[in-house]
Amino acid sequence: MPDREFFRNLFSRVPGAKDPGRPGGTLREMIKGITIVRPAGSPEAYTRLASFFSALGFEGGRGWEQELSRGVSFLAPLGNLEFADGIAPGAAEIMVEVTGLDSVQAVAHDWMVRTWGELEAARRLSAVTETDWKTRLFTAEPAPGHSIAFWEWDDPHKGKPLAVEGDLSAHGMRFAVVVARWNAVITDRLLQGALDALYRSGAAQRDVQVIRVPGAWEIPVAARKAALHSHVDAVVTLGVLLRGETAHYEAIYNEVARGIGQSAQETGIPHAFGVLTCETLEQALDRAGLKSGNKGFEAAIAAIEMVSLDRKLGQPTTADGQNHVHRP
Ligand code: DLZ
Repeated sequence: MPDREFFRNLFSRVPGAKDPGRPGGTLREMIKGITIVRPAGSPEAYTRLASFFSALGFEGGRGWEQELSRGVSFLAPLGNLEFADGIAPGAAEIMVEVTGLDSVQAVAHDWMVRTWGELEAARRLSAVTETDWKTRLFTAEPAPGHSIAFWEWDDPHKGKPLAVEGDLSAHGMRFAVVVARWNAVITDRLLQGALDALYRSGAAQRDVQVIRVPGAWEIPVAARKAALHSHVDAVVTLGVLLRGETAHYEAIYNEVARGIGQSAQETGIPHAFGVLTCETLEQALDRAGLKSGNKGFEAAIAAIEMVSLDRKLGQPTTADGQNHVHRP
């Protein structure tokens, strides 16, 4: 049984602990999220739980459907794994922190009455009550044996600041990756890193379009065309500019950066910036997977996060192929 020290080490920055698969990375940077897999107990319970969490507005994650099992997944912006000692205040095994607790309770109440009827709903859903740990809370049991607590801090600034953050699941997202051929020995590695990040995060191959351009100079125009016409959720731009070998380096770099930024702002489609600017080829190689991570991988992860954030903030996207975004 791992002890408290084990988890403390695992979840905090471990000085000097390098991940061999990701040069320069620490263990903490490798931890992505917490998943609780809970057997529903019966097909009816499975359907009810899925319906309840959907009704509450949870963002759907990546479920699965196999011959012997299936799973339905729900995402939350933040995960929090707590171990307690002594008398723990836990009201249920699953505790969901929310804002607007009364509205959440009202939605839960509607669902309960529709699903279970008035009498049973009253048994399965508690009223909102004050706790002795400066929060308000209610519990719901949408399916037998699955009690879930919903709670809110009395003082909204208490605890970790609530943040709206993008998730790192690329499932169902569409991307264009614009990559320069100039310095291909580096840009090919950046491309590999970007594709690795997209596919490992759940993007389907058919949803990733790779667009090759001659050099970094051509990236902004191709990126803008992709954002406007390829029905993508985000564009990942990849290139390498070497100061030592590029005449007018500053001028080219400034235009490339400005052009990519302008395309992002004017189309409303996130553009991840993976254009390296290095003194030497050696430095560029380090940033393309040798010593300092792979900037292509990092750019793709940033793109995924921004698409997810976009969706959470209610921005229109083009994942459904509809052109909702106001085009200039
Ligand atoms: C011309 C040029 C030079 C000197 N250096 C680079 C570079 O370091 N990285 C890069 O991606 N592209 C370079 N290019 C090519 C320009 O970006 C552009 O493709 C050509 O000038 C043709 O328009």
